[in-house]
Amino acid sequence: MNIPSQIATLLAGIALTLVSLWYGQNHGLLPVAASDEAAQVDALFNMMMTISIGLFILVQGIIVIALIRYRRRDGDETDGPPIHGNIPLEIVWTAIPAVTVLIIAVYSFEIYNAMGGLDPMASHDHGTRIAMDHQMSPSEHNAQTSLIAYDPSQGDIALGLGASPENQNQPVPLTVNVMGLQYAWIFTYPESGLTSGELHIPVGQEVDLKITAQDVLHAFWLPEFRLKQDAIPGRESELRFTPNRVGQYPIVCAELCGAYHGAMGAQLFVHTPEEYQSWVKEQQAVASNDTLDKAVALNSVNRSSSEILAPYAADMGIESKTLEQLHSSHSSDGSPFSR
Ligand SMILES: [Cu+2]
Repeated sequence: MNIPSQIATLLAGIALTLVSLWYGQNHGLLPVAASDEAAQVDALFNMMMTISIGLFILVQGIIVIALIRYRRRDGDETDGPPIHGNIPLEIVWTAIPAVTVLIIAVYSFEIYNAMGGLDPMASHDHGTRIAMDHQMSPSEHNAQTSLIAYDPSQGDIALGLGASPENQNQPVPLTVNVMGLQYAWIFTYPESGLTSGELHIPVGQEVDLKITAQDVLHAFWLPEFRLKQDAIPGRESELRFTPNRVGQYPIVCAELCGAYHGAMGAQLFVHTPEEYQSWVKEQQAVASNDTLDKAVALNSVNRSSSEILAPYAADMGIESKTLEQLHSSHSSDGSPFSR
């Protein structure tokens, strides 16, 4: 049987296309997709995978076929034919990759824009604010600013993912501040005043993470959400996204940040809205207990009774002057409360 070479090439081309298309959708390389944004990133990844696997099979296939078909036969001592380039072929194999790369570039830019990459915090002047927000001592602050040559005038350079074009005028339901430091992530919830080592968010509604770092560069990476953003000392970057799948996911630091970089991780919990509300309540209760514990613990340290009582007095509407008077009257008769 002898198939004409054009038909053989055509059949091989069809098979190659089908295999590439199938593999591009079934490579199984990505973890579960847990955000609305993930589908777009995955579509881009799958397209690049399809093209790559097609090119890989094409190039490797031609090499294998050539190795077998044009091998040196026994007793063949002649030279190969003297071939000096082929202009049409060279134009084709330059043009095809050029067009392919251009298509990928336009497509990825399109996705970046759809995810809000072109508009993070565009309407805010946040650059100077951030340096004040950090709870740093003045010396720490000076050391850090000189270290990174922080220029407040560059504060509005947009970093990260902001509002997507269709969410441009929508308020974000939940904002969480994210602080990276050697070697942990700390999450603070400005609305409920909570601080946590875990990130808890409700499913199905947009979240806006304001990310920064305390010491060195870190990178906030959520593999299941297909999101990654640098955490930069003295600068704020943004990640705005919508989780769409309840569960627990890893948060990874993706920037070599020191000796224990590999251990720098946290957990992200996506809850149903009811679960999320009860988590907030629970944390608020724990937080207020903490304050009580601290006050009780301070009791044993050498502090004056008025200092210990001050927070409670304030709660009860007693002025500190009244407390001082009580204190001095006790001291005079040598009570155990005296310093
Ligand atoms: Cu880190």
